[in-house]
Amino acid sequence: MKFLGFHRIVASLVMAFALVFGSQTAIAQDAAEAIATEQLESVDPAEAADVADPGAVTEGSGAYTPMKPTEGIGMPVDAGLDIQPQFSETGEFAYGLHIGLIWVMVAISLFVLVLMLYTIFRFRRSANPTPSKTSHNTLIEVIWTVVPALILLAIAIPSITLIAKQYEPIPKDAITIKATGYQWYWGYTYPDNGEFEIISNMLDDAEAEARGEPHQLAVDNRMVVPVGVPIRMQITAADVIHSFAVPSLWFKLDAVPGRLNEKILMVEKPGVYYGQCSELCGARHAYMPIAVEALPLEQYNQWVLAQGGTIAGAEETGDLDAELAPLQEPESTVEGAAGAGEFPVENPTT
Ligand SMILES: [Cu+2]
Repeated sequence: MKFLGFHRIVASLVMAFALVFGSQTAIAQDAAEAIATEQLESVDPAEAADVADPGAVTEGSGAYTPMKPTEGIGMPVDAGLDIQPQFSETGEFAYGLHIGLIWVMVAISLFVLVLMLYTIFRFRRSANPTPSKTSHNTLIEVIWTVVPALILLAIAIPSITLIAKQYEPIPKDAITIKATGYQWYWGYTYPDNGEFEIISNMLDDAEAEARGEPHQLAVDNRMVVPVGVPIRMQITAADVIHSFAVPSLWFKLDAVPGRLNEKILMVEKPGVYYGQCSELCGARHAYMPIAVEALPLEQYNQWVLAQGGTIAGAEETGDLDAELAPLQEPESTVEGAAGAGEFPVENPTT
């Protein structure tokens, strides 16, 4: 009994620390959002001017330069304890639930701690020489059964809401992007934009450093996506089971050969978000990172044209000249960089 009490006190102290870290990361989240908003504002006007001029759109790969990642955003940090700051609606909801649950745990732990301390001091042998022989108290028993049940019920509501959000049906106007896991690199196909495929290999440390990107997360060709537009992410694999996971976008879905897994992705802010294959898939499992670059729709369309793709609905609106540009060359200077996948030899749409 003595040891049981001790463990509870330790657990309560741990909860108190969790509270401190919890509030710190909430501040970090705010800071992250401020930075991302700044980035959006600084990116927009210049690029918007380019889009207004249709000639600029068809100039090819020159229209796109990989965005510089923001330190600590969309990537892990040294000695990080908490979930990464979130940049999707579901992720923000989940993050809120996570912080809310920490507060619930802190409140319960502190309550138990206070009860323990009170009991230890109030009913110690010298203060209470003849202990009570009470063995039943119906009121207290009802309370300590009903109150925890109500707490669990209250937690179940946002918890089930989160599950439902993660399985939300994908709207019809979503842009489809198919991610295929290969041993050991990723391929991204854009069926709504002319079916071109981007092959994404990890950069070596020196090259990542030169580009100002985190080691073992930076890739030669990123998966570029539009911001604020629902994306139908289709995840599959060509050889063994992989898993497409990007923590800051609250996205993880297994990539299974012969199966097309689908999930909605909606990125709220422009930025670079890193992830990794999260299913043990062989010798170079640790070296097939994921880099998602989210751009405003106009810039996304520019990038698509630069890859030799087409803009969905361009014919109807006449807004954008959907003329094909050359396929993007592999950007890595290293021949068949880490993971060493094949680069596509020709554009399937030409
Ligand atoms: Cu893998």
